[in-house]
Amino acid sequence: MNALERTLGLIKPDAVQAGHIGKILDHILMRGFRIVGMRMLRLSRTAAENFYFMHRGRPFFESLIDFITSGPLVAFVLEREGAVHAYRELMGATDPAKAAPGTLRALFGTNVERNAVHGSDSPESARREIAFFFSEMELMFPLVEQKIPAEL
Ligand code: DAT
Ligand code: MG
Repeated sequence: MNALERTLGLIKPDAVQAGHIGKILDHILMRGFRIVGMRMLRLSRTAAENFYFMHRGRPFFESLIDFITSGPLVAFVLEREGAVHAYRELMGATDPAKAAPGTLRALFGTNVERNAVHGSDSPESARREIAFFFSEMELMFPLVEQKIPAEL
């Protein structure tokens, strides 16, 4: 049985620019993820270099930093049973051309750099990346515990 987990997701500047925020969030919600925090922001170069520190020195690093800082992105924390793996599955492969049909990158990505979405690759990465974008205070208690009021 999968434990309840949280993962960090991004809608990258290409997908924001293309007007795909709503459709991407719909796919995520329909797969049973709960959004426990969300914000729109534009990363500084320093922040982007810190977020992607593990790719420093790779040939695509400078281009990746240019792209991820090119406009606003949407950052969110998702909660679900097995959220880290389940969200990676929903995203599809890094290269949209190799992503399975129906995945977010197959649907909304353009190429290996402009690939529409990010998702943490392990529970350890998720903890680091969630803390990068959100303070504990900003994250709601699990929505699974919440009830919609019968009357307002
Ligand atoms: P993922 O985003 O699937 O976790 P990653 O962590 O290997 O992939 O790389 C982070 C981002 O860097 C990826 O979303 C897009 C970019 N990237 C990776 N490999 C690349 C390549 N060969 N050429 C251009 N950009 C690349
Ligand atoms: Mg990665």
